Amino acid sequence: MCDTCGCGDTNHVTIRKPIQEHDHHSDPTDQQEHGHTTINLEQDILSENNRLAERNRGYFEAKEWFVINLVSSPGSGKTTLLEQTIPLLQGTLSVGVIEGDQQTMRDAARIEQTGAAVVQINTGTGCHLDAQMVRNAVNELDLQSPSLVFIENVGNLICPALFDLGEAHKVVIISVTEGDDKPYKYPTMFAAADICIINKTDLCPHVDFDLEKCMEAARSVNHHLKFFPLSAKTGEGLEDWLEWLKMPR
Ligand SMILES: Nc1nc2c(ncn2[C@@H]2O[C@H](COP(=O)(O)OP(=O)(O)OP(=O)(O)O)[C@@H](O)[C@H]2O)c(=O)[nH]1
Ligand SMILES: [Mg+2]
Repeated sequence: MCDTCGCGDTNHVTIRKPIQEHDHHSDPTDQQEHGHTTINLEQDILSENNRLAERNRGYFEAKEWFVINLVSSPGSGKTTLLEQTIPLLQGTLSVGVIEGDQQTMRDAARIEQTGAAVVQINTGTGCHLDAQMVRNAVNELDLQSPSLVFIENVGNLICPALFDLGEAHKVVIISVTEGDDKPYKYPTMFAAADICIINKTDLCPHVDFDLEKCMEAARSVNHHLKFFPLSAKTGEGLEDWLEWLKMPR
């Protein structure tokens, strides 16, 4: 629950307090079961968004738009990945991009350089995109049918997990500088995604990041996740991601 915007499913807000200092567990998921006090707050404020997202989904299907929602912490490399990906799709797929940021047109300006149709949503104080914003934005994109549409969500590993935009897939990006335990700490995002890109692998020799541990952590919350470790900077590992994008659907 983000208490600045009031977004989020507050059904399961939990406040935890360790009971005994020596009561430590090696498995982080185990700590949810032992040694903590839990308070649940009940409220559902997402139903309207879910309704609009379903409407978007039907609209996208009718238009033959394959829509991907890119979600990650700020700076994981969403825009860089798009800058690398879009030129490599040229001639195979028509591409549109919806950019989400609190402020500025910076990411839209970067995407514009690739030649793809782009529209920027600025959310002001908002920390996520919602289904209505996306519907308004696609109306501004002059897209062919079929098209591949990337939505770059606001950089935030929490709130965007809860907001269905009508996309076909959520793709979560984690970069190796963030630490391999993040799927344990932000499980909602990894549970909501179908694809997990592990970016900045070129930096692996310089940081304490264990790729296998990260994938194990992500699988512990979502065993269906498909992984693409890659470097958006060097292009290493991009082929598998491109192949997945081009797969007939
Ligand atoms: N070394 C390395 N740097 C990268 C890679 N991908 C992105 N970066 C750098 O990481 C920084 C952030 O990249 P962005 O693409 O702007 O990240 P973002 O996720 O779009 O950021 P927000 O939109 O602000 O959330 C930039 O300095 C990029 O050059 C990578 O694969 N390797
Ligand atoms: Mg960006």
